[in-house]
Amino acid sequence: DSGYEAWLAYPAVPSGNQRDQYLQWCKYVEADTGNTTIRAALTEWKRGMQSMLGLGVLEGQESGAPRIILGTWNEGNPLITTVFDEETIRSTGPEGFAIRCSREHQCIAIGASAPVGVLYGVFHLLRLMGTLADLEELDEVIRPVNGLRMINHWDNFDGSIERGYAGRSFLYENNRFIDEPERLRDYARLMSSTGINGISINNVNVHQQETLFISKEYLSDVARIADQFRDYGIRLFLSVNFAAPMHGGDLDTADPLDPQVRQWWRAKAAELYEAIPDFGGFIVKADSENRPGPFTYGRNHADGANMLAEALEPFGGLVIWRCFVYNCKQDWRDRKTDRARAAYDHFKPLDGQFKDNVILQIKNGPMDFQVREPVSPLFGALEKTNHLIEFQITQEYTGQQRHLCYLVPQWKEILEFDTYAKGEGSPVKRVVDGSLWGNRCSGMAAVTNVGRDVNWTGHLLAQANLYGYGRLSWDPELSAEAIASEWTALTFGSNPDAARIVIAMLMDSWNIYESYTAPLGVGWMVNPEHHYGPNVDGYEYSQWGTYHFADHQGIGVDRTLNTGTGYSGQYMGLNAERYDSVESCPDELLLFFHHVPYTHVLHSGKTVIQHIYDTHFEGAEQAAELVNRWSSLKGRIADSLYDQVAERLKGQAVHAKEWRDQINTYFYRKSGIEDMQQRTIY
Ligand code: BDP
Repeated sequence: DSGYEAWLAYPAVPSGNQRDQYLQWCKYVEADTGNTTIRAALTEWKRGMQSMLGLGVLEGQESGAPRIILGTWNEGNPLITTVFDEETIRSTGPEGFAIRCSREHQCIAIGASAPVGVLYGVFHLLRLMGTLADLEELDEVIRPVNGLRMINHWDNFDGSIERGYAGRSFLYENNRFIDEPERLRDYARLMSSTGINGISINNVNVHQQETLFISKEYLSDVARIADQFRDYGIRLFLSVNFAAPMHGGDLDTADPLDPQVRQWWRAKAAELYEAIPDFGGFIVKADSENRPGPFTYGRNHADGANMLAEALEPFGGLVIWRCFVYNCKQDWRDRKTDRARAAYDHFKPLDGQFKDNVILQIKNGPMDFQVREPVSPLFGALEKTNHLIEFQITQEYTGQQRHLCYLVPQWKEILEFDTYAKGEGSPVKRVVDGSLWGNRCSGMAAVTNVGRDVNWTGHLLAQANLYGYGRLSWDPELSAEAIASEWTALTFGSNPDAARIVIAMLMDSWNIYESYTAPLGVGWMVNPEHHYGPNVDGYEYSQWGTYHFADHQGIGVDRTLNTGTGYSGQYMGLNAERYDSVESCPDELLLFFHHVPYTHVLHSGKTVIQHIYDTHFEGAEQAAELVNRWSSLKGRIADSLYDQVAERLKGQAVHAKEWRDQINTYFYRKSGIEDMQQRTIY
């Protein structure tokens, strides 16, 4: 047991009432197998039954015996439409499903409009059984809340992964596509089981080699991946280089208003759709961190995105255009170019100018996936433009999968954040699911954390982030704890005592990580480039726009309206005032918005400097405590899984001390202020 099966390990259901109930209903299955997705659902079902109940499921019906029935409304077993009423049938939507246990018909039925709904239904039923749910009262319609539920890979063709912490790519090696259909299918199964319906397979930084993905030479390889994904309801997307028309020497410009350039993309789209009829579309990082883009030609981002959108439109394709656009060669004297302001300043004025098949992809915060940032003020501000929220599952700034950091609580907090866009009660989750402004396309995207490591994510517990992201993108109402609890049961089996420990560790981990790393929302105290480990001034004297401004008197970035960069003014309603005033700004974001003396007293009653000392001592202690908490699981979960995590946690504990000592020492030396508790500072 290596962790490879992840949350589809289907641990045996322990004997007892629930097992008896499952055995009673699950011996037989009926499904119409004319469709590859339904076949995939059936295969999954059989696999689950074998593993959970030791059942070799029989297909077809033994007269009158209880059974599982799978099918779509229009094809297959007519019983499907008998078990559900018309209202239910109408309400499942394109990707949802209905599930019901009917004693009258002696079946548990899963019905949907499309085969993928049936597949989602099967995964749902397996999850219910994996968490020992009662099946006999089942009667519900389940639909995804978000239309797009995307995963972004940052894999490079050479096999490396930008910000990857779980080994090399399982898609490519040495500028070739890896031919491992089984692993790819297992990946598709894992993703689909959480509800993912779109995957972009290459890095947003598209280098020369990956530009070739859209050339005839490689299209058949890309199509092969798309074929695998298709069975699991996943559409394939590609990141493209904005200057691609110039790469093969075809053209000498990539100007989006140039007719030849437009024609080049139109022809390219036609080629792509010939190879992959359900191709999802393009992801574009333009004019950012030295990537090409429309600015080169004096055009704006609507010009750029619309040009690509026009090419994809006849085929139903989407352009996902990233808002991570900022000047990475900053001159701080021009405060108005504050990096935090950039996404809003670039895109807010363009609201309403994008074509209908363009979706803007906005990072959750204004900077870059720090352990703590405010929510991007663009959420709520774009009334007439489709958009997605972008999260980062890969733990670039949150411990690189060497530290435990369950990110679902962070994502939940962001999704619940009230933007005030339409007055009180306009949370990000309603912006993101498209309901607040009535967007046609919307949802979530996230940079994935998987690689070739046997357990996919390096740190076994980082699987919970991958699982959690998928589940949250399907249903943002799920609580972080409920997701942790599902994941734990599905991965380790049902053992309530063990589950309690794992869930609590997951739930505490984000706060622990935050405590011993960058304090009070200031961010960026990491080593440049690879971003692992403490380095308070690592980014302080560079051009990236990532400062903390610590001197001997104080620390923090003044982003207020009157004396700072004015960033606080990008928020709406109460948020603008709340952040702008040093009195009302929440402690955890204080240094993001304000420059204050070390002696400034927080709402918690502590001074900033004492807060820094205390949280760093506590955080390092809690990290050490994680090792003990985990050790109480020895013998209660499989050793092979236990050992993987024990190893990582030990490393985390050592490393948390390094963070503690570097941060505390730095601020002790800068400020000259003693720790009130007289603990050791080097
Ligand atoms: C930053 C990463 C960088 C990415 C960039 C992006 O450090 O590797 O290319 O974001 O999102 O977090 O484009």
